[in-house]
Amino acid sequence: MASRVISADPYELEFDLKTAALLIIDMQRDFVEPGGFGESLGNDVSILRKAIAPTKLVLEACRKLGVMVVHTREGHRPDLTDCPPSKMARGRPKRKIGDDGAMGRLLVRGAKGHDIVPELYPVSGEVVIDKPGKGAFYATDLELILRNANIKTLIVCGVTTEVCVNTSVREANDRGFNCVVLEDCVGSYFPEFQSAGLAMIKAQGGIFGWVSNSKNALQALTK
Ligand code: C5J
Repeated sequence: MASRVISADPYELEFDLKTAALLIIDMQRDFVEPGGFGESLGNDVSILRKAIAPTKLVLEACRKLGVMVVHTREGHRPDLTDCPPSKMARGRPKRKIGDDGAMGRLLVRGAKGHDIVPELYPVSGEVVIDKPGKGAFYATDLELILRNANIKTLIVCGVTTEVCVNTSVREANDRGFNCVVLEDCVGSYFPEFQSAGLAMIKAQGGIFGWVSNSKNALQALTK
């Protein structure tokens, strides 16, 4: 018997606290703060910041309950040997991955911009996954860590909805994890991609997973 039920689309999802993990995708300064990689691609980063406050509430609840917390960071080694040249060139940005930005080298591990925003900063014992791609499972040990912890359900927050969140949810779904994405805890630079990204996940009876929100998550977690 599952100990928790979260109200969600397309229908409620049952889960257990012991086999659930909170997965926070790429809440890095480079995506949500001015001067970072997201802005270098021409995006208005302020729109993503709305996801920080509700994610913080869910994060705090998970911490209190001892639910596993996993943070991811998109980025590359300082020598960029793990960055495909195609990724670096894509979009013909005025500043590329590895170039100097206002918060250090863009999307490079160790730079200030690559790190997680202070509001959601990992605490001791939380897992931090450094990923070179959009998906959290690609070229990382995330699956091994989740399997070793007997995790079945992922409560998903982060940015951006249609890129790294969607890619990671699809990867997780193919590996047999149930994902519930909290719509106010994920963000896109493009409102139309926010709604399309969420609609794709829950379409066709939840083809990739479930969509809910922070209020429902908090109710389910702290019932
Ligand atoms: C992007 C991400 N959008 N974390 N990364 O390049 O979604």
